[in-house]
Amino acid sequence: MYLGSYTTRVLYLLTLATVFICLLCSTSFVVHGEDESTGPEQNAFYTLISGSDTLISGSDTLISGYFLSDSELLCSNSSVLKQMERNLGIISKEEIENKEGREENVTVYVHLFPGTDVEVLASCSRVEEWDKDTRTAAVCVKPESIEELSSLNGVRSVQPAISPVIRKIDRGEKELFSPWGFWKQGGLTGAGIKIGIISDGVEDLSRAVELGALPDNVHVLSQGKGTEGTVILEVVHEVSPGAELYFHSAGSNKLEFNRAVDALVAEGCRIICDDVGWPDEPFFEDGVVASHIKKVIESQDILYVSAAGNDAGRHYQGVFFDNGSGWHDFSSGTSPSKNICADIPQGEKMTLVLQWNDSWNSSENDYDLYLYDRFSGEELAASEKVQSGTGTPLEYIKYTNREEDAQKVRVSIKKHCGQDRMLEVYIYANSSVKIQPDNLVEEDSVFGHPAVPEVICVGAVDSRNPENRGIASYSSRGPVSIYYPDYELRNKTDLSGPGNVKVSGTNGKNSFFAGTSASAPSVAGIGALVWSICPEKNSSEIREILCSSAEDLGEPGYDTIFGHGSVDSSTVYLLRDLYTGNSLSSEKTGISLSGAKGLFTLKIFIPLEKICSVAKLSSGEK
Ligand SMILES: [Ca+2]
Ligand SMILES: [Ca+2]
Ligand SMILES: [Ca+2]
Repeated sequence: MYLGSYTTRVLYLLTLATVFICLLCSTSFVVHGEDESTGPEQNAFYTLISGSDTLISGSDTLISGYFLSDSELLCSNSSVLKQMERNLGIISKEEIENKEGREENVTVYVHLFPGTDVEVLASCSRVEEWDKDTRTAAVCVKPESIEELSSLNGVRSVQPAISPVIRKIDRGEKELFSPWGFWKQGGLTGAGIKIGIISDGVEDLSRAVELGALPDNVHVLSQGKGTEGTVILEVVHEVSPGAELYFHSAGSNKLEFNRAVDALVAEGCRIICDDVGWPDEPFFEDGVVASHIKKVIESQDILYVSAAGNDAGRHYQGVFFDNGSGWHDFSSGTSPSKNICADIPQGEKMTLVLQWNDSWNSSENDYDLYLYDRFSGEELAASEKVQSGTGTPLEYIKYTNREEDAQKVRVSIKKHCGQDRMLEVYIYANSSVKIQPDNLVEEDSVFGHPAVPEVICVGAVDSRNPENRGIASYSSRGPVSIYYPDYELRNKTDLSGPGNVKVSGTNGKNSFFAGTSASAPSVAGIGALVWSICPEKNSSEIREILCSSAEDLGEPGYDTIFGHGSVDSSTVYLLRDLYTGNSLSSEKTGISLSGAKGLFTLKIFIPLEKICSVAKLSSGEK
């Protein structure tokens, strides 16, 4: 390289020094010299949309979980059910009161002792799915037969099926940052890569095709219910318009979900992306879904991308702290406010899921979960399943305020017997349900298959304001505490993406799509772009390229809030540049010798192999 003037030479040396420092400190290749501090977190309220409910709107910021299907627990005989509720914790009091007179089957998971044939369950239930590796069956059973099912020879435990959660957020505001312009640069399309999406459903797919938002050759293996899948496909298509798209619905139980993954792999999908959470998966170990996906990734050369979750602001985790009378003090003795409190407007619902760090099918420490009226002290709901050695460390409550007025409630946990354990609670509720921030815990709020190390777990950057690259307040955070088979603290999340994106909307108008449901498909799409230009690379190498090219946000280097950083224009710049130059060079904007501390952008042209080795170097330093 010819180094002419003094100025050029100084700039060149400055650039080299910066490159060196960047390689040491960061895996980001486009460096913005000015500190981009994160702004104030917005206030967040929580929205839950259930299959039969409508979206609550009008609030400043709406955050939602989406209960995918109505695997509601129904019954016909209230005395049997009241008994069951106390014995198994499967049916909530509220459900007993409201489902009387209706006779329908419920879905439960049955765990069998080794050597037991699944056929044994046929005497009182219908086996829907069977996973021989984990010895777990998903069965349909009449509520009054659950007791019989539990007492069958070879049955180790019977566990309620909690509806899956879709990681979508709905916002009231109109100004969103649309990143599409950046991502269309570089002429890359993701051609040759098959991407499979798993979400609730694609019921409005044909409308999206009519509007030109999606191509007419999306392969739908299972349509499902709902429309979230359509929007996710649209995001992937925007980012990687040449990729071939597949869709499979999540199904209504975890074993069905596993089959969806297998079906997409069988179709040749190299990238799979989902936005589905299973709150009845264990929080402290890999469950049926996590283990399955881990196995699939180990045996297939695929990139698995999953939404981190929108749970940072509706999560608690902490060791049991006795308040002196056997009840848990959520503040661990640090505050006069010792519970998690919420206000539930008339007609609104709340679902609470409690787990503790006992091994999944052999819990012998017995905790119970309660919802109380804060003023009257009345018990509104209770989950008191017995854990005595073969139980599951899980209690959950689905509650609806059927009073005429709003209810001020508190969540309480009692230790019935056993040792002090690590407790973890997720709260799913509509936006109009105000969860008070006291005692909520943001960190360690990733659970289930996104917590599997081999899965790319994607958080959401609050991309409404591109200058302020903060994390979205709802975006679930790591690390993840895993206790079985051995204790480990997993680094999650892995990557972030824009949490707010514009989509065409099948009503013909632009609409807004937000949440880790929106950021995950962005990462999947970028993954397809990378893979399409270097198809000879394996999935681990693609993952390393994605991580090493992400824009570092938050604390320098990897962190458990943004992961390695956000995929965005920098990733695409990198991609475009990868195959246009092989030598180290630089490009500067607005830099002068005296103003060297000002804003500058540095682009590095570097061979792909070098990026991979840098990524390895970086991960070795952690
Ligand atoms: Ca219990
Ligand atoms: Ca956790
Ligand atoms: Ca960082």
